[in-house]
Amino acid sequence: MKSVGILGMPLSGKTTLFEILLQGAGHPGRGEQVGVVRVPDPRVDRLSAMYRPKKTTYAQLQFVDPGASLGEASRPGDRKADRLGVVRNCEALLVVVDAFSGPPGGAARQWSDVESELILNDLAIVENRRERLAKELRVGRKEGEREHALLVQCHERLEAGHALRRETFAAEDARMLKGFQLLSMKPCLVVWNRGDADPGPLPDPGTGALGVELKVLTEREVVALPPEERQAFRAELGVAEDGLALIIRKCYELLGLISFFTVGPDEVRAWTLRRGSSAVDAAGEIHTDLARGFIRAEVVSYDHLMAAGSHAKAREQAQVRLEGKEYRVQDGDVIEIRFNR
Ligand SMILES: Nc1nc2c(ncn2[C@@H]2O[C@H](COP(=O)(O)OP(=O)(O)OP(=O)(O)O)[C@@H](O)[C@H]2O)c(=O)[nH]1
Ligand SMILES: [Mg+2]
Repeated sequence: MKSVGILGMPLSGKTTLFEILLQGAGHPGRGEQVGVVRVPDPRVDRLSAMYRPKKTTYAQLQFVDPGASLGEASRPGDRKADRLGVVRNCEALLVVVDAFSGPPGGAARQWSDVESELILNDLAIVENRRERLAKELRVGRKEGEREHALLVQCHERLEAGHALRRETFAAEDARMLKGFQLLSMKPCLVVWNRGDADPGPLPDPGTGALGVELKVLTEREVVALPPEERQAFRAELGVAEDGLALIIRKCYELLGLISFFTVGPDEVRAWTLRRGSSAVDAAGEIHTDLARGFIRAEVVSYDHLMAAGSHAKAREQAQVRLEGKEYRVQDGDVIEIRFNR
């Protein structure tokens, strides 16, 4: 399951956003919270209506509220820096920026402060490791040469104020850096937490990041209502999209995620993959045995299946294809893996 860590300055609205994501089920407070969110997908609902399975399973995304903030917890050398440890292991960051309380331009400044914090945090880690490697190189241990050169390069970029997500690294270098879990290298969704007032121009957060505006407090009021009353209240407020659906859609876009489906009388289920993944990756997502014994994938697109009305009809219309290991899975593919036990 992919996980997203929520970061931001103190009182920017992180915990309120976490409560929205959990649809009111979170516990307000200052502690660390981990929540698993069901990815809403009307395609799953329609597949479930078609197959009437015993069980319907939506894709899931995990969100983490570390209960700590940047600014107060990430100064290099500060023991409290560990409080961001839970976020470090996440695939992506969700940064909440206060765009409700400050003067116009305040949000842009806060975002730039957040970037500086992430960069400072990474600098401490990179410096530490670089110095250790330099010592080893001095005594003639050369294995760390490439890593050292890479860290010198990262250090320069960070010192110049560049988040590492803006850089492109060779595959081997990216692999080497992965273990450090550098915060400024992670893809980042910036949530501009707005009020009713115009927050002024909001900056483009640049390569590797996406920005989205959300009235966090308003949305929190909406999800405090019973589910059946939310739509009407949203309409009254003139809010077009459900906040949870919006954030999840943006996380998928940021991480380049797609969904594929497995269907049958027992279960209709949505699965998550990175765009560009192969049929054998899809098999591995379901079970390692399916990847190991992979023979073929039987694939029909969701749209073709719906247009045909049933799997049998889709087959008659020659819309069900047999694909090999290398097939690039498309968003919305309905897949059955044929495999050797
Ligand atoms: N006016 C206004 N207040 C907000 C908004 N979002 C959050 N707040 C208020 O700001 C305070 C902090 O919100 P939280 O969601 O707890 O913020 P946080 O970032 O988790 O705070 P810490 O974890 O303490 O750093 C609460 O009193 C919220 O009601 C907003 O969009 N507008
Ligand atoms: Mg909080």
